[in-house]
Amino acid sequence: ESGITRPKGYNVSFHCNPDMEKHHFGMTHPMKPWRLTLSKSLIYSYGMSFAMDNYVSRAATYEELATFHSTDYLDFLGTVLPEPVPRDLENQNPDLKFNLGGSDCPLFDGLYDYCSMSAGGALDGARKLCSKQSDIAVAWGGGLHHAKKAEASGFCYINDIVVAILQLLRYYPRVLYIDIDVHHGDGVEEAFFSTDRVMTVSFHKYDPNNFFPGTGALDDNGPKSEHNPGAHHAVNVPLNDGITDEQYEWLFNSIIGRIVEKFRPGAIALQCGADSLAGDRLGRFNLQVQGHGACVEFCKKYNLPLILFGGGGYTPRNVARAWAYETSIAIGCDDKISPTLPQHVPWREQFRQDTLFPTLEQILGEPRVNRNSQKRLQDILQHVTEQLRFVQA
Ligand code: ZL4
Ligand code: CA
Ligand code: ZN
Repeated sequence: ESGITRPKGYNVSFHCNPDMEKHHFGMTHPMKPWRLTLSKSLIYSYGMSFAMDNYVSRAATYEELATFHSTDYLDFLGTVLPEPVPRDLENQNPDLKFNLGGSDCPLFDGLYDYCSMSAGGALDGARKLCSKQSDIAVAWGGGLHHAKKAEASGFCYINDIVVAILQLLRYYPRVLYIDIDVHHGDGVEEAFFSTDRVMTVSFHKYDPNNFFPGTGALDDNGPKSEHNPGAHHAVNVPLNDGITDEQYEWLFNSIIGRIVEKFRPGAIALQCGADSLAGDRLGRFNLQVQGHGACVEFCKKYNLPLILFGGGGYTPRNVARAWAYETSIAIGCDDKISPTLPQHVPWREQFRQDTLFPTLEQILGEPRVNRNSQKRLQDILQHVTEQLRFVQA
């Protein structure tokens, strides 16, 4: 008896496809679709599935993917086969088509199925919001924010987020996109550069020379031309190594608070990349599960249709903790779930500590040095506040 019950007055839908999780990018590649299996194992062990509408998502169709992607690209993606002998280890091959086949975006068995299932979950979630069958949709298999119209990038081939937001735009005049992955949400930003119906906000580690993708400076706010309604509708929050829960929450709540007030979105799409957590294999921040989840909680408070996507996350046990906690926030049972992991979680040995909320010391031994001064964070908030003067709902 978990004591977890259905939320009163609203519905949460959960979209996943077990077939997606079987795919492999390669033995040592950081992206592990299997982290989705681990996340669900925690979510189900806590009994949360009894409080949601659970859907096995279908694969998105070619036509659905083509609402954003070019048909040239989709046709190629649908026919390329992995090479029997792996290519050069470094991503230096000059004849990569659509950036496919390098070390970041390798070709693997079932690649097209994997991509279309990721997008299918996101799109199903968006449709549940549009039809008012659910108030919060959860699609942890989505969130692949770097994919471009005709190019793969940074482990992402199909931009499920853009496809889902295009669906939301059929019903909602304005959609707010928020991205807490440690990387810049460049693909989503670029897709909506020329419209004032989507405002994109990305919080990320920014170092143009040493951190992927190198874009997302504070003053990159959309092409500024008189004829571009999308000018000023891209918000970028560039951060340094080691940011803490306390600083991140303050900045997130201040910025998102002002944006919602000014932009008045009809729906919110939140990418919950878990590589912004402390101890991530690729990340640089000191966020804990609580601080990451606080962003979901803050967005939920507006009572707007909300879709949650996954994204990055390269230390699977912490990805699973964050997305399980955030599922509980969506349901509204976060105050009822035990901070001690359930007794009988499959893959229990993956979780070195039996807590949902490991301390920084448990995660890292020694936390990363925090290189974010309060002064810099205040300057960022100041810039965003001034930027919002140009935004009219
Ligand atoms: C790897 O170990 O910064 C890929 C990628 C494969 C296996 C063996 C190959 C070894 C780290 C990363 C060579 C790897 C060289 N294997 C990778 C400029 C780069 C060119 C490629 O969370 N090399 C490119 C992409 C980023 C670059 C981050 C985040 C996605 C998301 C949403 C994408 N690309 C330098 C790196 C490994 C690998 C080890 C790797 N790649 C780390 N960071 C990158 O935002 C899902
Ligand atoms: Ca981000
Ligand atoms: Zn990332």
